[in-house]
Amino acid sequence: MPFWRKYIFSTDHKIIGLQYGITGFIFLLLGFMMILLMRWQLAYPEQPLPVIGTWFGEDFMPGGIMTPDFYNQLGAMHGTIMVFLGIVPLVFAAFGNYLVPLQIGAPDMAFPKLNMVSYDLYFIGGVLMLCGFFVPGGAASSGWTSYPPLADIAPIGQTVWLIGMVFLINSSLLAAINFIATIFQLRAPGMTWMRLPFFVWAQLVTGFLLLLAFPPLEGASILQLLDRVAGTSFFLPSGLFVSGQPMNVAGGGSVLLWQHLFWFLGHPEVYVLILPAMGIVTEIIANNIRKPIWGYKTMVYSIVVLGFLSFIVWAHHMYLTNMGPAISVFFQATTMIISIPSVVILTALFISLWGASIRFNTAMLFALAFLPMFGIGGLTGLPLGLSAADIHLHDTYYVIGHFHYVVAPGTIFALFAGIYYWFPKITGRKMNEVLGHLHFWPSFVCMNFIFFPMLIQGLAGMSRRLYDGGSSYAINQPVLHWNVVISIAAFIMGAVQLVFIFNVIWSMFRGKRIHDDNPWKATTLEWACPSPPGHGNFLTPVAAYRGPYEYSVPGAGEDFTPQYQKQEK
Ligand code: HEM
Ligand SMILES: [Cu+2]
Repeated sequence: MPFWRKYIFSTDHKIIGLQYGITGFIFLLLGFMMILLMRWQLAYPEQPLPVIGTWFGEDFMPGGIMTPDFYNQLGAMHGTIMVFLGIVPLVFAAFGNYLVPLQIGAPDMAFPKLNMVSYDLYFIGGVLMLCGFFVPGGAASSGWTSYPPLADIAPIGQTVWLIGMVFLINSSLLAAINFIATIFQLRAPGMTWMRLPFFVWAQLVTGFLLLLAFPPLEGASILQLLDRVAGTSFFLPSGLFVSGQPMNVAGGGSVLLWQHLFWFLGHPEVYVLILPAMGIVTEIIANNIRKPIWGYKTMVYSIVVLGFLSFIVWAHHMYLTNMGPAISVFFQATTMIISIPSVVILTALFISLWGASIRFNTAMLFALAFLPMFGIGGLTGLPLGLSAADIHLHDTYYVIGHFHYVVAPGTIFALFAGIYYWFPKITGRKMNEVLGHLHFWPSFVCMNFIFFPMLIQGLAGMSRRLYDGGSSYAINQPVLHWNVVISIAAFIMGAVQLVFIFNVIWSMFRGKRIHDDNPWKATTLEWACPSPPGHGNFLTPVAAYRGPYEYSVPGAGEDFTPQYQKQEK
């Protein structure tokens, strides 16, 4: 097959998984670099950025000093890129594409061509969004939530953002349909629902979240686009004044309508970021404790309930919009209830560790670190779910600290864990363990120095989205010194990721070759095919004869009994 057919316009789920992986990782790096620029400004407000500051030109950074407008663009694009272009494509589409067909014993996804189209739409949407930086007025700057009326009157970059969103949403919808169809239709003989690896369950629930939550935002994005380019007023109220001038629009629209439509997606979206991560972590923990996961079925029921509940909590992002006590009580109650299934899953994983002879390889270290980090992220969310506390905490750095604990040392650690764990499947070689440890420990320490102080700053009342890092407010003075600590930790963390990048590239060519297709002695089906698998995946027809995590079965010859091993009579 010619190069472009094999690698660019491929319909093979593994190649598409890798395309998503590489593209998503580049976006993740870009989003991270944007926040590093911002962290300089937050720690050292109005001081020129050394060396590279002047590269950004007079519009964005005159004399190397960031303008407030550029700060806002970077902030909005950091959030957008991290969520929609980085984490979701990586954790759902990249890992899902590579692993789901392998884990259920299928030759490919249900709709391979549709799969290619999903990736193409994602790629186009992502590049389009980045182009925003080159239009007059720069990229979108109204936050990743694009709230009107600000977003309705922002420069043209916001239009580019909205068109990009429509591409991304269509990409996600096609991918969601594909995953759901694949998991329903293409399971190998014997792969019953309760024999599915937990990761596949997580992908299935995530698929439904994307499928059901994104359409309202797609509709809303198109309405906002019409507000901007066609003179409609879906989200613009009457009597609006901008810079002292009455706005020349029909009015009569509702700004809160956008918030509802946005958060109807936005909340399920945070579960799109975390559920596949839980799936990855469960696979790796199961493999490295060498005993069955405690409460597999309970975890499955929990994740299904979690998916369902995630659709009825969205207005906890909107307590300050005067929604009235009855509605507020409803959303406070559902928000408290939704924490239960998360706690069940986390507890099941913790109990699984009890009494295990754990293998502490790099993948396992990242997976283990996920547990307490996600725990902190979840626990700090509870006060935000109660409106009395949220009145104080809303829009402070406490919120930033809270959700980053979920997505950064949470989901990103799960991504790292997954890369170290499945690298041999993809390349036939293992990643270097010494470099792995050198990557893990500093990352683990830095993550906490970055995000824990944000909780302290937020509790002290420091607002988010402040160009000068809050230094002009008297209330922030006692916690201002943390800005420097956070930023230095972020710079060190950036440097440490070079070790990881080096490890990936080096191991691809020089890593220790594996001599067995199942180097971790794992039980799930992806280890039954060659590493790397060829087109069509399995050399002989494969079937599942048992549950996903049969480790240390009494009486078995070895401490693992793969799903593909026939029952002995
Ligand atoms: C370790 C790397 C990261 C660091 C140091 C970091 C830091 C920050 C900071 C300081 C802000 C607040 C900016 C402000 O208020 O002006 C922010 C906002 C945000 N971050 Fe991150 N972040 C990181 C990773 C992530 C990841 C992985 C995600 C998503 C999955 C993410 C999503 C967001 C979102 C959605 C916002 C809000 C943007 C807005 O205000 O509209 N970040 N981040
Ligand atoms: Cu929410």
